[in-house]
Amino acid sequence: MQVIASRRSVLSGVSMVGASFLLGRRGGAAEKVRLRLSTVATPTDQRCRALEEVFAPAVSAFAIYEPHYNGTLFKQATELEAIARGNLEMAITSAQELATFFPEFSVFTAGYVHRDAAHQVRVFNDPLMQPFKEKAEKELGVKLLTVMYLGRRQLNLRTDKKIRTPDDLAGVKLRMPPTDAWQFLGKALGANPVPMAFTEVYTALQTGAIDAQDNPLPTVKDSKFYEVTKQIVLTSHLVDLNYLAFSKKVWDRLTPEQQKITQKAADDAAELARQRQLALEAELVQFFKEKGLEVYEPDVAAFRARVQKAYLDSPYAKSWPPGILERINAL
Ligand code: KDO
Repeated sequence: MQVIASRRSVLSGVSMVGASFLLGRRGGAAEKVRLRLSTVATPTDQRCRALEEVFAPAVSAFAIYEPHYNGTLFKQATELEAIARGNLEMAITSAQELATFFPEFSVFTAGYVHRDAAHQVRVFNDPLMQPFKEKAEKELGVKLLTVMYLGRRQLNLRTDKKIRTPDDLAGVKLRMPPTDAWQFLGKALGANPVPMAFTEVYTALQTGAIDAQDNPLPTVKDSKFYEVTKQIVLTSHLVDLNYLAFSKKVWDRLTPEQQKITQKAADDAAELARQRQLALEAELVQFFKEKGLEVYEPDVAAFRARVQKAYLDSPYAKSWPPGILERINAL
């Protein structure tokens, strides 16, 4: 308060509105904007490492980046509401979480829609994404700053029964993240989906509370799920992504120059993480085999057919803007 009080006395000639405007523009020399990020990811996850190595220094002239990992600040799937309420500035969110507020985001959660990391970037930067971004900004106060590559999701089981087709997943308790769009994907794969936060998965696998989880290979390594599982079934059922969510209120208080720096910092961090995740995906099959896990391809066509049919027949598909799938496929 001392800083504000002294600056206000200096500004005494300026109308209160003017003073509050100037004080509100956090880009002021003395005051840096505090950017708290909440994520359930670990500090060693590639997306988190890249944000610390690239994003934080790039914005440090006017902002203090303050990451909170392992869901210690906000529980998984509560971050968007925290940003909307002004209690948080940044999050690593997902189309699955946004779909809770705006069903049409489920088109980006449908299995086998995104083809690869580069396709995700083309989709995110295409005009087709504009209405989605605007809706999140207007109705939630969340700006989707950039797209992050999470990786191809694979099935990871603690049981050793061979999984070839979706029928082999009947009755398998497959943990999925805690939103409806995720539960739907678990069911579409043929399993019995169990909603559970990411931070509880390791112990649930260890104790047998669940039979399986699904995540990309880099996550299986980073969170050491391979220590408590026996096999990885390479379904690649979702080329998964996250969005770096940023408070619109905070964004609007940055100067145009600061906004440009922030946007570039986010894109550069996302690109560094993307390259690291891709490199890990290329080498981790060997790593898991050496750790004694069975790693193999199932009948991917059978999984693809079942998942795509489930989505096309679903209420989700009715929320998709007409022609959106064709536009995504054309990119
Ligand atoms: C998960 O909970 O399995 C998930 O992969 C969902 C993603 O959207 C994302 O939240 C991710 O966890 C975390 O970033 C941890 O990697």
